[in-house]
Amino acid sequence: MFVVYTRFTRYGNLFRQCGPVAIILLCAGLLACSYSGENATVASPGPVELKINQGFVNPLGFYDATPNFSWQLPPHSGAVNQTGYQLVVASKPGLLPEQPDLWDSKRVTSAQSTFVDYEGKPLASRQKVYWQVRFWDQQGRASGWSDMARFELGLLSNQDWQARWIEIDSQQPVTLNNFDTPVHVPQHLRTEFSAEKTVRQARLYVTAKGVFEAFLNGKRVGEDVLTPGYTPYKKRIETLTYDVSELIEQGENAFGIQLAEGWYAGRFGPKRHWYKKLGLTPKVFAQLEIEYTDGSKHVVVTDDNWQATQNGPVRTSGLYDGEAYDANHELTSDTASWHQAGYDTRNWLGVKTSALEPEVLLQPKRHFTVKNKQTLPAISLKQVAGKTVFDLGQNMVGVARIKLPMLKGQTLEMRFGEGVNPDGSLYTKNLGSAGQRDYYTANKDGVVEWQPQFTFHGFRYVEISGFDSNFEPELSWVTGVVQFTDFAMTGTFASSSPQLNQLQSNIEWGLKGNFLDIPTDCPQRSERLGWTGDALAFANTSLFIADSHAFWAAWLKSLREEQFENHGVPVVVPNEVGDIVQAGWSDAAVTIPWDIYWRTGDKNVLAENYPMMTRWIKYHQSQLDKGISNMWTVGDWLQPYSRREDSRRGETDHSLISTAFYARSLDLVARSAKVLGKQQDWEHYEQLFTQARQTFQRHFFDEQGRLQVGEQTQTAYLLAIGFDLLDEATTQKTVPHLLAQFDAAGGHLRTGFLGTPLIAPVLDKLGRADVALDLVFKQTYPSWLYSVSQGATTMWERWDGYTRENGYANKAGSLNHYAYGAVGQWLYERIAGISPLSAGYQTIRIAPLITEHLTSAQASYQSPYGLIHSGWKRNAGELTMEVVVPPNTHALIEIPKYLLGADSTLDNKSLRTLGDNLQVNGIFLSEEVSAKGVKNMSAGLSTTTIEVEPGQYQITLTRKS
Ligand code: RAM
Repeated sequence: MFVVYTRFTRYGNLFRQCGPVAIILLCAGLLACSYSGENATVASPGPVELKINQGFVNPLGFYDATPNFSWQLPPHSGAVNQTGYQLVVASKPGLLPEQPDLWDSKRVTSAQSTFVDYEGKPLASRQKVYWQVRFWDQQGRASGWSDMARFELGLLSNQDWQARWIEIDSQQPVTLNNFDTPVHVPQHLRTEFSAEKTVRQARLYVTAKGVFEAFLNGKRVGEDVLTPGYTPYKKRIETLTYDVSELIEQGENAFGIQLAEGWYAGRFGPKRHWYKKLGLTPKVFAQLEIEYTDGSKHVVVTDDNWQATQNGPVRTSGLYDGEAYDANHELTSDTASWHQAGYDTRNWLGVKTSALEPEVLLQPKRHFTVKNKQTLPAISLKQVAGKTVFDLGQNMVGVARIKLPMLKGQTLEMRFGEGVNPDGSLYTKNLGSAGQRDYYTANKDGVVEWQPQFTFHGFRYVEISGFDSNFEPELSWVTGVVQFTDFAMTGTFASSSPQLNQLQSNIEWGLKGNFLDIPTDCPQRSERLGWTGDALAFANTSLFIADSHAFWAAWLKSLREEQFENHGVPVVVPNEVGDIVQAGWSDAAVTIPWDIYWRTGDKNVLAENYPMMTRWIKYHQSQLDKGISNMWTVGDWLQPYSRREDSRRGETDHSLISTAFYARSLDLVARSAKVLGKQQDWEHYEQLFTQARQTFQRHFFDEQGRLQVGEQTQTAYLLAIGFDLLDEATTQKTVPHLLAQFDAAGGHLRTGFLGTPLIAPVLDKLGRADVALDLVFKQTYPSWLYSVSQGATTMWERWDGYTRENGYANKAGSLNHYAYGAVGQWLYERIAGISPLSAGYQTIRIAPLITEHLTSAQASYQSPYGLIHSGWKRNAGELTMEVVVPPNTHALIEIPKYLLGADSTLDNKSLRTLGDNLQVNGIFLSEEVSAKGVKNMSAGLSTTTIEVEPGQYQITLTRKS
């Protein structure tokens, strides 16, 4: 052990001198010789995947001075469980692990390896913090220390800032576009300063009312896109922190910022609110803090020492309408560019400054920034009426990068659409008023390379015109740059069905397309808003596909800030639509904190949101009349074949929906109170939930389990059963009525945003997973695979947005709307078989359904404890399952006995037995449990369940010959 200590202590200096990469290499080297057998006293590998709060790895400019810590036990190290841990936290790397000056948790007897609260000395803005952790395993053996992790706090309070908001002194008049909305000409702002001494470190703290890119001495700071992102700006604006130590030069320096309108000041949101935006002009706010090697400091802030111009090359840039770049306006002289020292600013204007408003909190960004995440090459191109239309093969969100020949004076026009008409021309009807056009004007002949900075589009096709016609267009001219929030992708799903795999791909692209700083309904038309109902439907699925924990937690902060005085929660957050509150949408205030907790095990998300959640219950209660809710709702939005006057609003009774969501929110608030140890609250909300269920059942269902209020709809039954609102006997009685609804629809769904996510889980819960499977594999309208069969590469707002036969529907809607992707959750949990049995997957359920529709399926998930995998394959006489269970968890594996087929019923299941001979890792399991890692075995009606320790399991089921 001590050998290891000394080796790690030396890392302190190394860390400063060589950085983390060198240390990783060194660690690998040390471990390699440690394990060569020459030194038997060396401790086993330490924890890995060190993170703080919602998944941050060594963050800079971190937002939380009371963080929590998570780690994983190293896989394949022999460590099965954690019985204790020790965390050491220090202000300098050299102090670890032996002299932690900030906190030493000492040995704590606990299995907890996620979200362990910091309990050390108070931390302050700008502070650097280093930490390590080790654990004790199931036999009480200490591991080695982990690699060193670190974080540095950002500027946590408004008091930390000396800067002022700046903007160009006399704005070019803001023009109004066709929609009477403002168009602000983007600004370039700059200052110069001299740095006479040697720089030890430099940090740039920066934000904007609008969107910005910063430059030091001609170099771009960071690689983030559309910063600072989108929050309720009147209350809180997020700030970014960058390490710019390497960008400062000894002597003269230039500091430049480009600024455009973005979400803050541009045309964004529904028309009736645009006028309110007229008074808002983009502004930027920055503080560059330089520390010299002699310890002295130099701070450069946005103030009246800056100059600005609106005569730069970015002539206009708006989120909906696109960007226009004119190279004739490039701000480059013979000697320097605008963001380099010595640039001639004779024609520039001064700036107007304004003080930071005390009511607007500047706080470090709470989740990951948007980045250029992926590129897509064009796969084909076509000439249509003098224009060239490129196909990227995938509906996506971001911008296009061009590299193509132009002649001086030409203006290239680029238009973006999600589809093409039969003649190959661009289809743009579903974009509403969003222009989605970019322009580039060339100032010389030659190849132009360009990508816009302050806009984004939703598109699969790019139409271009206005290039040098001496050249034939080539595929390489246009590349799609996919932009979304920079989280890790954590879940995969694949099966033997190409259609199902395409559905999975569409669900994933729905996430990539609509997780651009906030969760949006759609990314292309003149909307792109944070609709709460869509988020409510998709949150669980998204938490599997990507590490969206921080993303959601950050958005929930905006929800809290937007909650109305009367406790209502708006339907769109940040709120661009006014005082609208509705059941099934605003309930996201309760369901999403719960979903995050359940998927991650992070209780903090419940604690932070608990006041909002209980206030939301109060709002619900204000809408009750004798226990039945009158809360407004748009209903089961976009249910197909609805005969309601406004057909978008679905046929399910609105008071049933609102009352069901009242009960659902009560249930989740009660459970949250329990998790948070609020005993009285728990009892209180439990009791309210019991009452609400009883009232619901009495009012809406008769004694035969038949709906007695409003239209008979699938969604009415799905809400009642899915939210557990009927007693057990009545639930069973509803089954024929619910199935009759599916029969009446010819085995199709008749559900909108609220009912669709519940179909498969509810049928499964009722023991009719066979019906759920048949629905999932249905290929005719309306169904998930219908749009797949029509060529969809993303999820659509309407099942028949486009058909090969009739083209785009009259109201095609968005072709990139994630809500119906909510079925993903069931694919991962039941077709592949991975779900949490306790919060954060500490107990895992592996329970795949084996179906005739498939010969194999598999999923993996990077859980808070490490990789979980479940896969199965079947052939004539054999079923094989492969399962990986990460350390510090345990799993219940439900090995199915039957094959579920197109015409399976409970009665003929026996005809479809999968096999009787059960082997785990090559050992037959009969009555007694004998395979390594298997703790318990129990036989149920349709599954044999084994309880297993962390490890890898191959399970086979064969028929007795
Ligand atoms: C539409 C949005 C969204 C939906 C609301 C009710 O405009 O696209 O998906 O939640 O309406």
